[in-house]
Amino acid sequence: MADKNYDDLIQKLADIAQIYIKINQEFRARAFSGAATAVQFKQNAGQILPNTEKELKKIPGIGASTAKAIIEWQQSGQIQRLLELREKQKEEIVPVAQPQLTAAEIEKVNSIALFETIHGVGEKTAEKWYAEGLRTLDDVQTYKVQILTHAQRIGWKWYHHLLQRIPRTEMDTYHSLLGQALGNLRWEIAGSYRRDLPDSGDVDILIEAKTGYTLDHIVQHLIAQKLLVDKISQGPTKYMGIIRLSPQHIARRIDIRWIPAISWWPALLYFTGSGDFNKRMRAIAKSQGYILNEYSLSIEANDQIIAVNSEQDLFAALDMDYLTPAQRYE
Ligand code: DCT
Ligand code: MG
Repeated sequence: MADKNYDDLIQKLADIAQIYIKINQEFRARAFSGAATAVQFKQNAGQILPNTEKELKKIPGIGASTAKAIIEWQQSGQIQRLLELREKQKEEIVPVAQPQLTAAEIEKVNSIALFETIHGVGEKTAEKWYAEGLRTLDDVQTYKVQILTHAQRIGWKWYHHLLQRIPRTEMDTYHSLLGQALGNLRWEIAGSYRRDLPDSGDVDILIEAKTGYTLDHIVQHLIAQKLLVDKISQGPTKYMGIIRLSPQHIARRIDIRWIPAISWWPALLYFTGSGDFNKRMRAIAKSQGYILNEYSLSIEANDQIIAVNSEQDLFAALDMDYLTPAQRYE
């Protein structure tokens, strides 16, 4: 049987978080505490952690530095950072007024990291809840009527669903269902799915705006098909909600964007990502006097828009070799 016991890893991540609290590195403490929570979730669900940094980073609560630490633990049973932090603590001359690690401080970091696992809850909200006295998910349940915005209410309602990533086979099913629903409109599932990743955090759909149709037509159609089961928000160009294949399936986050024809290629490029790749390409554009965003590629000096007919055109305009979506990881 595969070894699914992560107690030692969870303890080590929590230990790192505690040391960071002591030395007033709250941001780092939060990262490690969040990772400990994420691993605990995986363990509770009987799931095995992936063994690459890339896959680990897809787990909500795990970032670049914590993914590295987890890999180290998987390979050696140790985390160098913890050993070093412990050494450093030993070496330090104990000052007269050494910051004391209080139970409340540990609780603060842990609670905030926990609250941020709820879809729609960011750092500001999590800190506010903590300041208002909330500590656990049970507290969220107790006070939900008073504290949750509409978007957070949906995140809370589907809490255990939205923690899970979507396997590619299920994404393929959305792909074929949407193909049937969207008929002859131009559309794509962008994001990690288009980058050929084995799983996705959400369903990112782009549809080209066509005269005679509105985004709401599409949304109503998908609601009638019982695919869209909850709405987070809807405007003329962006729908955010929950999609579910059936009441037996896990509910998933979906974003649908209604894209004017002129922005199709820049939007497809942008929403395909990855986020890191977008940053890099935007910087390259900027260094050449262009502005690249989800709407267009334009000349910074005079706002003139460069006409393009493909993603290849966008790469070529910036003198970049074309990269397929799967190659756009950084
Ligand atoms: N994006 C970006 N910068 C961000 C967030 C998003 O450029 N800060 C772009 C790139 C990816 C696209 O939007 C969709 O965003 P996500 O769904 O968050 O990313 P993803 O790559 O699809 O990853 P996931 O599998 O987690 O959904
Ligand atoms: Mg996505």
